[in-house]
Amino acid sequence: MTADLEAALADFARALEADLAARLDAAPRPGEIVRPPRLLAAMRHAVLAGGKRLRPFLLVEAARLVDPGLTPAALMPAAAAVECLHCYSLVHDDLPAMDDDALRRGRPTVHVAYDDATAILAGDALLTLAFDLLADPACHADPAVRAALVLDLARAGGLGGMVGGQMLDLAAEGRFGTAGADPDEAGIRQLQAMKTGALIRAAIVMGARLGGGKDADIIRLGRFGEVIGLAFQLADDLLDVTSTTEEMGKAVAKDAAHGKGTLVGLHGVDASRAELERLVTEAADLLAPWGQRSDMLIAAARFVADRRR
Ligand code: GRG
Repeated sequence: MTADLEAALADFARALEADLAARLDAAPRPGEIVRPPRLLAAMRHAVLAGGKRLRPFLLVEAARLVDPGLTPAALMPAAAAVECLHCYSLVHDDLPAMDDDALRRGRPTVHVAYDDATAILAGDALLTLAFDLLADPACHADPAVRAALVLDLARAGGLGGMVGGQMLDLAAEGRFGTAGADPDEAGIRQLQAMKTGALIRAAIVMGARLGGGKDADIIRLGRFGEVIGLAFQLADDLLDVTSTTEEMGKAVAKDAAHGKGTLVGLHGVDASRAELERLVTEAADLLAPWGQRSDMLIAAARFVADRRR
């Protein structure tokens, strides 16, 4: 990871954390009646517990690639929306009915710290908050842009995206009998593109949109997002076999334990590392039209591939 990226990501994570903490205060917003303290505390536990903040960072950097005049502060509502949706997915993924995990970001998961019902509702409220933030005029002055952002996130996060990918993932573990169990390589790639890739791609597309990108910019950055999404998942699968619970702050060696097919399982660690390198090169090539302005996003691609947590 380059020093610049390390510092930029840490600065951004601090600013986003402060922004999210302010949004998740006890004061009801117009149209709300009351914010139940236990639910609010569970949401704060889910959102303010660290995390790399990679997706919102990618959103901000994609926007600033297209329009270098934009400040992170101006992009914060959309960045916070993407992080809220991501955190909701982690809370629900950790539930006993899903992955049944006790540790996330080095702390007890929300259902362990609170209870299952509160964790379900905290996830639901974070999902809803994500769309609240995008629909609010503070996100962007143009209602057409806000509607496009809502659609980007909904399509990436829902039935044919992340939630659908999670369903395919559970089926791949054999949860629902033989249908969908043991997918082939194309099946694994598809479910990973949905479960993990779609939100990463959407964050980058949303950034490009907020930067006022033309269709060609949005298409090119969308492809960059797909490549980064692939690299992110491949790195995650590699970490599952090469990392430790202490390093990751969550359980590892879960894919094999769940009999889950991954690209690392199919091709091995060395070939997967080589594929990661190829993906970083492809990602950098896609940003060539922006020259040196793309240095931060290229460093982010490198970070995604090399990360240790
Ligand atoms: C339950 C609707 C629903 C969806 C679950 C996100 C997800 C879909 C499952 C999480 C399980 C998992 C390990 C997926 C692989 C990649 C991934 C999303 C890892 C966690 O994201 P990071 O590493 O986490 O960006 P931090 O904590 O840094 O935000």
